[in-house]
Amino acid sequence: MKARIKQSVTLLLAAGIGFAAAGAAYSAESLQDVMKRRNISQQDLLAAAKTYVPTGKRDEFVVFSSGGQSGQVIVYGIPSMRILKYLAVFTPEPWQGYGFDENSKAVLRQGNIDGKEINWGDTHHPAISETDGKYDGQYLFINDKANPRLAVIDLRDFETKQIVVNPIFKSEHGGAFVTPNTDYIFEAAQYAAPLENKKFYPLEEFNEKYRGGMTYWKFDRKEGRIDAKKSFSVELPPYSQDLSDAGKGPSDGWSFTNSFCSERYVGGIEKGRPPYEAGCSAKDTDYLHVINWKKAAELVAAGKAKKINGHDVLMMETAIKEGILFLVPEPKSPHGVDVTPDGKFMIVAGKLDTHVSVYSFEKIQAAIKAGKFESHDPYGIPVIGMKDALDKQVQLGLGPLHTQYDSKPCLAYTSLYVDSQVAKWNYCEGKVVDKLSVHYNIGHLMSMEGDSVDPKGRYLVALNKLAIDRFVPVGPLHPQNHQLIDISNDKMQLLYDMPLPLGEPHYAVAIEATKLKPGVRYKVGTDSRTDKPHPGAVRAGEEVTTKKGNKVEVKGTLIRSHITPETIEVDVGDEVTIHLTNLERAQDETHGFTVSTYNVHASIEPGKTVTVKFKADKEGVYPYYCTEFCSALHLEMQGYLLVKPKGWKPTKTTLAAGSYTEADYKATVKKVADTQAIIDSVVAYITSVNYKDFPDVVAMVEDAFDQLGKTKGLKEKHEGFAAKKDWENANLWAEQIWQYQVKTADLGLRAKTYLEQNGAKKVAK
Ligand code: RUQ
Ligand code: CUA
Repeated sequence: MKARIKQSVTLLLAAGIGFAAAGAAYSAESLQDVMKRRNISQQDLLAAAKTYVPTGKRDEFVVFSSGGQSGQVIVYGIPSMRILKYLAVFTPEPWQGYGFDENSKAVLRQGNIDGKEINWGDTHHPAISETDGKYDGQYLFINDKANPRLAVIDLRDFETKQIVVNPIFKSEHGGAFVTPNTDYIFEAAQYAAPLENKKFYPLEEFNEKYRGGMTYWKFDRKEGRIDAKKSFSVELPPYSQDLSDAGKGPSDGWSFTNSFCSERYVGGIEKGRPPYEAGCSAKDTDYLHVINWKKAAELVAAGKAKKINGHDVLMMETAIKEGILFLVPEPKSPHGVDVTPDGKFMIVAGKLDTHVSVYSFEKIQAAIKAGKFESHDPYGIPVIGMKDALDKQVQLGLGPLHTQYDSKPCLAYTSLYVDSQVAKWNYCEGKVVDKLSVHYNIGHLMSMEGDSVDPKGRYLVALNKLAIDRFVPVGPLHPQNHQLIDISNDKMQLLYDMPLPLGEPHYAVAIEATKLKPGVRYKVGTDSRTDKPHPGAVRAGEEVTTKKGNKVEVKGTLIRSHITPETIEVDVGDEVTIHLTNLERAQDETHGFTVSTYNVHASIEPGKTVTVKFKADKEGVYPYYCTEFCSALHLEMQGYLLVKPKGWKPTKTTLAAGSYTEADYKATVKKVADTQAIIDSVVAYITSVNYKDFPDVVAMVEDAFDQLGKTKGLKEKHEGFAAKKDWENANLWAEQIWQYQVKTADLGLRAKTYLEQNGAKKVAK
């Protein structure tokens, strides 16, 4: 028996199933030796201990970072700074099949503008959905600055579900920001332009015809999608609206938006005019826009909006008359505006000022109620005096940009771009408490859940714009540098430098890892992009290929280690649509699919159904295969697309076959019996311990039996062929049983290892 198990274990090993090597590889080097050899200080060692996540352990927080010009989102863990995933959003991404299969293409193409395919994005500000102002881990939103769009990502599967195009802007920067219950996601225009689509006005008419604005996208939480019809915008002057934030607590219902270039300067360096940068920072102040969005939504519902490009826009005139739009001067060229967790203050940082300005929501409201305005801007918007709105100003250093909050009351962190520092300061007392130098030119910074009503403290990340000499050089284009900082003590400690090589991340948000509850599989036959049953889905045994005219439609399935069907025959010029359902239930058993030279690719996770489509416009023979190394016989997960020339007639009608003997058949049957013995021994172990206390193991065991269940009927089948002395069919069907056994054993061994490593205990039988 022992020897048989050993032999089968060898077989399984040969089939590529790995066991964790019980290595006895310890080195003679001591900690001191290593510190000396690697020139590591005590301080380094402390930092390492704070960031190192031992093998098998997980991170405490998950970061969603904008991917800048990559048009994607980067997901990584804190404190390890290990990258976990890139999320395809505005850009085709082949690994996930994004833009290479029909279902994801449908999402990507929602981002077409004026009928044009746009295949890149400049992602800036991610936002996690909130409930009562706290991150709830359900959805992620991110904007595209270059082509004004917003995307919805569902955190149940980390897939992009929707892209909406802003109907009236030509760019947008100050987004995405969510209201405390994610009723709205909003974005501010950046560079002013005419609101009507394809309307031309010369720059000489900038003040009259160019406009900025704020768009409030209505989020339908039940559908998990933005409802464009219930969304609206507020028209604003051409002041280059910038970063924004939503009020919370006492200021809930209001939004705050910075601006720069309220000079409304129009450059023209090529005509001898001073450039934008001079003209846009000439005045001492710009404006904070203060908008009552709740009231604006009511006005829109009451029919007070004007339709522009089919979209509801509350015009400035109405907004002023109804008393929902105000301006407050702020020191010139401000950048970030960040509402404090208690919702009482808005902290504005001015790029060209050494101060941060703390505005009081209470004071602003008092001025509004009293009708106390110092003036009106050229468009008639009431301007509240700076001193009537300001709580205090605090000198922090050069180039303050963005502010985040700590779990401890009154503590804030502000990035200082020019100084390349982080200032930790107290906004209640108005004093700096610590400063930390970071590497070159910090833009945004991010603390854990640090823009919610319930910041978690602990860590801060400096999103540095330059890496310069920090890493091993990789050519003139450098990665970006995210630096992890420990903020759990009075003094900040720099822990780690992480190169980010995928575009320029602007902002990032971090959530407690335990709040994320992504699924591991879909309900069989799901179109993950619509969350609905996929019409092309089939179950095992229902696979079918049909042809109507020149349209060939394949409904197929994938399971370790075969694709059904294994041949697809079409005539040259046919339009081929292939729907594939992954029948796996096992965690992480994704199959990929591609057809040689037809530029299609799909990633099909357990339960998902995906469609690829192409015109078979070249005659010939095109292998298709599974692109994920899914099992020992992954390479055999293959098939042929046969594109037949016009008028082609077969001359040979039988396939070449292997010649198997009775001895081959008997050897296979023995192999099946041996493997079953292994499975039985693994099952005996698993059921001898408290495996039911481990949900991951319960799922694996379920999946294992699911695989084993597929052998049903196959024994009768191979024995039937054997009785007829058809050794080929007898041997191959017996072999197929073994294929399922291998997968069962693989899962069983994974479960066993997990139980052994996680302290499973014997249970009384
Ligand atoms: S911003 S440039 Cu968030 Cu500082 Cu985009
Ligand atoms: Cu499925 Cu490789």
